[in-house]
Amino acid sequence: MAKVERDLWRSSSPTPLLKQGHLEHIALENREVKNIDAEKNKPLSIPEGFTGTLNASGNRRLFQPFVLKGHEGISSCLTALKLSLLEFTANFFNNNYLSSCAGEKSCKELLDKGNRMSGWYTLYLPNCMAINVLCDMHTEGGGWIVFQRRIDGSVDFFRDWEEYKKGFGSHITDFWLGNEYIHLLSLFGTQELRIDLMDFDYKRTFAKYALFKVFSERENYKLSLGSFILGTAGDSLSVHHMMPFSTKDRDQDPQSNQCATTYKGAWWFNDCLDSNLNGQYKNGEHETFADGIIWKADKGYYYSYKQTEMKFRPV
Ligand SMILES: [Ca+2]
Repeated sequence: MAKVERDLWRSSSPTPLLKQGHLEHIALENREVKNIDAEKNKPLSIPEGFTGTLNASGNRRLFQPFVLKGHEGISSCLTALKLSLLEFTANFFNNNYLSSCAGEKSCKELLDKGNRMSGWYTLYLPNCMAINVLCDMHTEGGGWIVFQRRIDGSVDFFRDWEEYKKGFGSHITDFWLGNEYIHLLSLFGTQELRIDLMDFDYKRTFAKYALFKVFSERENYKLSLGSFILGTAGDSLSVHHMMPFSTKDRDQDPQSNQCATTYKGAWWFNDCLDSNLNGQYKNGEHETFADGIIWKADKGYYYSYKQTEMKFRPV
């Protein structure tokens, strides 16, 4: 008779891993249950309440019967609790919130290991994927992950959701790292945000915020921002706190119009903007309203910056 059981562990790898999708219920065929690991020819170490078996390829599997036999009351409650805990743990892994992979996860870690030169380095996401990231190792002590840069207007920033999700641009000039990567990298601990601006008279200003996090795509890459700490550019980002990201093909701002389309950018638009550093590259002063690289508190709605950088680091 077939039994419905839960496939919880895949132990053919040296370290047992909870693999994505392994929480799906599976119907086992009439397969003999063995307490012997065929590969190592050793008795299985089976946690209480589990049974061991071999799959078709000889890999060891551990199961806990979904339907309990002869257990009632406290025993059933404990088993249900155990299942919930394992399910929670599996979701934790499946959602990439934990990582067992080695390698640096922030520019700050690289800096602390003696990397003092700004440039492109390899970092590791929670799912162990390697990614190239620009580290600013010289501004205010360094250790910043730069996720946005405008230098010369050579890259078009009026792009759609998928492009902003995965990132675009050039290592040499202008780029957006990608909302998915910004989200994953900003998960590691508490981050602070810094924004650096330079106008066409080469005057530099900046703004700093106590906390920075970008939520997942499921939550539309919503921006979570702490209080404005200081900065000569003033505060033009706080009104975008807790706003979802909007692009020309995905209008998610709370207004009846479409801010991303109207102002030709992609941002955490609200009503609609105090800033949009992903606006059009317009060479300083312009006559059109708020469709350049805008930071209202510093230069107002009719000035587009020469250079910008957005960066975060752990505090
Ligand atoms: Ca709207």
